[in-house]
Amino acid sequence: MAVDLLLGLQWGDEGKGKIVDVLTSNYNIIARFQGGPNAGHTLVFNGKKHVLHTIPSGIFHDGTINLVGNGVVIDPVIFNKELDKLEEQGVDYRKSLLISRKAHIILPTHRLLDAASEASKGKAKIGSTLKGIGPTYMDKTGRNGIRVGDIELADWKDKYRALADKHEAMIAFYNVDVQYDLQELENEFFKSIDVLKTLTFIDSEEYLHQAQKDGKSILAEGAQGSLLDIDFGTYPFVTSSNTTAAGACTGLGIAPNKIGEVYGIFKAYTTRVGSGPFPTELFDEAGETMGRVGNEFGATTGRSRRCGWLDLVALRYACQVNGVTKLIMMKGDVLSGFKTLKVCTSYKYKGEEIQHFPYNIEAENVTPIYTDFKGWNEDLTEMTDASNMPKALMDYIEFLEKELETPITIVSVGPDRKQTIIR
Ligand code: 2SA
Ligand code: MG
Repeated sequence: MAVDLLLGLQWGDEGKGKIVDVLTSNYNIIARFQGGPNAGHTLVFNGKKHVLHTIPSGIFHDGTINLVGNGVVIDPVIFNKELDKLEEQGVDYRKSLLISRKAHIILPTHRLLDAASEASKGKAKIGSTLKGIGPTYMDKTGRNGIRVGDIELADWKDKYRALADKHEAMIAFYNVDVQYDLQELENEFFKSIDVLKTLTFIDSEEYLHQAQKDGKSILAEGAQGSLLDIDFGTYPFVTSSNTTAAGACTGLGIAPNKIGEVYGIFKAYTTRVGSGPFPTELFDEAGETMGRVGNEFGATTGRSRRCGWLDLVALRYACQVNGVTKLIMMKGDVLSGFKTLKVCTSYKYKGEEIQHFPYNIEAENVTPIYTDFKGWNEDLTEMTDASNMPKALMDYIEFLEKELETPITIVSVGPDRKQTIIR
């Protein structure tokens, strides 16, 4: 059976967690393929909010297998806290959570290095979540990393010590003020490693290969968004993994010809957390309203997210890079009450009108060109059926479908599982 993908098409926080949770009943296996605890996937059901960072969003469904793939980076300390929360909710994850032996481990010193690197950049900082993501992927591609499978070996602590010592020298080299007590951090780290070791480690590419042969359905759950992709995002203001469709192949060991549906998820407007260019960003009341009504705060760091109009140039680009087959539009409800809505349909780039996403989208090069839409006033949050949608919303949706040449098959009108309209 083909493997379906669900990916964020913007700068993250599109609502992947909610939609994976909604779609989980259609799948036997949910697999994360990149990123780590920088992600914050929020799920709301039975009146309760749950935030996941590393664990796939299918974990609340009985009988669904949740796999943390080789492309993911795991912080044992944060992972342990996620497990505690699940235990509090009475979720039995022992049989349903599997971890790839090839996933890399975030060390305490990776987090410190992240902080030192950001501090050294001053105003030019990336706006990292400071979870050690960049330094861990650096060690992975530099061929120095520690993998989950390593902690099953007798001598892994020697490797750990050598790497941590090197990191300490690097932190000193940055010559910035980063305070830490490594002893204390290591105590917590090694305790969490012991907990991690009680879980099931597998050779996950083989597991998934066999699962496909056995006719099991698999959904790969992306983290962050396409515009944060290390290759195709707004570099250097990106995360350190491939957040796009190709990342699911390398992050799980799935062959490209085994990919089925590619669900691309986007908000009806745009948000970004952290630094970097954002052509349609709003600095006025409209942006403030989106942030307030949309509750736009980082699910991991609590930082407020920057808000702006929908950017179709960026969205078209993301659809192309990912090969999106079905679109999912989130948070249309947040736009209720806007008299006029704007959608960026092209950029003025160095004096010329362009439709593609260029090398550099810094404000001095790019001015968005907008098309105006009539807004809608109706409260969408109670809506359950596509036939009840206000005409202005239908016009908005149909315009996007035409521009993106892809159908919008799900419209989400609130954070709860139930607030989901299938078209
Ligand atoms: P990092 O932590 O080094 O990967 O950060 C690099 C850039 O990637 C952005 N990034 C994110 N953007 C949106 N959502 C993310 N997850 C959390 C959430 C973020 C939070 O769900 O709200 O709580 O702040 C996420 N993770 C990384 C980051 O802002 C940098 O611009
Ligand atoms: Mg998020």
